[in-house]
Amino acid sequence: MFNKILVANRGEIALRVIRAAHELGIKAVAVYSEADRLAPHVLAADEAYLIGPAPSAQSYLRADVLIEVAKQCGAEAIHPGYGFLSERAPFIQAVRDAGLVFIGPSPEAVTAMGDKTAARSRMIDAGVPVVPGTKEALADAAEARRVAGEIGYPVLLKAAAGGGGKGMRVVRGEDEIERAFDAAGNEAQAAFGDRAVYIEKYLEGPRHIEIQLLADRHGNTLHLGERECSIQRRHQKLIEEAPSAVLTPEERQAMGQMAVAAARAVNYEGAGTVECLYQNGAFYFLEMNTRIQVEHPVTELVTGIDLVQWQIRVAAGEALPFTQEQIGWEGHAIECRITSEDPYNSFLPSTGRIRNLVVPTGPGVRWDGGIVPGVEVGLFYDPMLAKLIVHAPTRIEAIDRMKRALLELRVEGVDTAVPFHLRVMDEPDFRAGTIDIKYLDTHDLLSAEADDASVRVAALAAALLEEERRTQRGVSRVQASSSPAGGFGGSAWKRAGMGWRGR
Ligand code: MV4
Repeated sequence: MFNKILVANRGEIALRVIRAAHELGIKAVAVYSEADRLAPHVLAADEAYLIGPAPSAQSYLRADVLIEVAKQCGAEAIHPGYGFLSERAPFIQAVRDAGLVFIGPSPEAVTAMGDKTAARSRMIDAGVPVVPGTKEALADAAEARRVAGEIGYPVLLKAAAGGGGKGMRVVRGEDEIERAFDAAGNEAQAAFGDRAVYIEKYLEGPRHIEIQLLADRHGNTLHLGERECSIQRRHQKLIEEAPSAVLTPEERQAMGQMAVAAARAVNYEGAGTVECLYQNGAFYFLEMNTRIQVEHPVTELVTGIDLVQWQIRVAAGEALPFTQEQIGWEGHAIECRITSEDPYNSFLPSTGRIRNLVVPTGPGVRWDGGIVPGVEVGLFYDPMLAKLIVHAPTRIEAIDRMKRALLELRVEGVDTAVPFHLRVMDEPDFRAGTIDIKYLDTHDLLSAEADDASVRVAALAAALLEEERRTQRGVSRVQASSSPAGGFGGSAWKRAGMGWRGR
């Protein structure tokens, strides 16, 4: 096992990796930009190094600097987190060339999955179901017209180098195909420096369901079930859950086997995710993400398997000690992304200093956060401040637990997506599990007209909590003195208010 690893990331995922390292008895080295001097991942690490100015291109994306720091401080491996350098094959190769271990897949696997047409073609050869369409990029608009005619409209043009929805064009009829082909090519060129596009049958309103994988270098490739990720806005996921409300055990097994076949086709090692579209019992490979994902905690909560610890252990050469049959799923987990965005104003990024933070706790609640009071939330990095994750026996209990936790949460200093999440938790189609990738287009959740009871109740509850907090000292003194220690009357914060801690 490693003695020391470098965490090449920031925010909640850097903290998450540091925690996993510490639980394995490994020292964790943080890196930080000038904007992150006060960031919690810096304090949590055993050592921390300043790597450059705030812009990512001059700090968290500096492959050369990160590798040099790792060598200088004696780290044996680098964990990339997600985003930044996590899926850059040349970085992985450079890490290896420096005699260090990259905690993640091989550069070959990342390259194979990064090119969407190459990946699609490999998946077809591996017997993995993909949406009907072309195996390779289209030569010209004439070919696009011919193929679209064969597949039948509507079709979807996609960038070969793409992902994340850039360079995508829905085409509903023959009269639009040439213009759309040019537009998609131009967008792909601008976004990826490559104008190649391919074509697929367009599915209207499928679900976005993904399968978590874990693979070692000893031939074990296991799936850990699915995550339902349909609730997204402009390709940014907002709410994820496990399991999906709709999959049968048989469908779970079939999708899991498909994902394992996909990973095996590229000799995958580490944690990875196969993204699928799911509609009426049919599922199709979309792409594979060759990193730990933001939403990995919901899988951890229902399987009891620590994905980040296993990333580190398999990178150190350990074999997975469990079989597919030994992996089970218990209860239901939901994650809400707490972003610094104003849901009442088209999710406009919100900036400011975190003035106060009250983090929910209690049964079945997990907080993976990257903020503390005093930190400045700017525009240099991703607006995701934290993830609130809950686990409960059933889906409805998880939803109600999430409502409870969202009402306990207070983030003062920036606007957050919390009011949006509260609204979704009360929305009947969400509660019924009737969701797809168009959910936010078809549900008016935050206009003035939609301002119903749930958000008013949330605002009232927040105000009451605030009021209670103000008067807490006097109340707790009375209650704590008249009830036994640890008894119902003396909750943790009340005891803290009495000064029982730290004396
Ligand atoms: C699709 C699709 C419908 N039909 N492919 C969007 C991002 C990219 N990685 C794949 N995407 C889609 N591909 C076919 N043939 C709809 C989407 C899509 C989507 C997929 C997953 C999650 C959110 C989405 C939002 C809009 C469109």
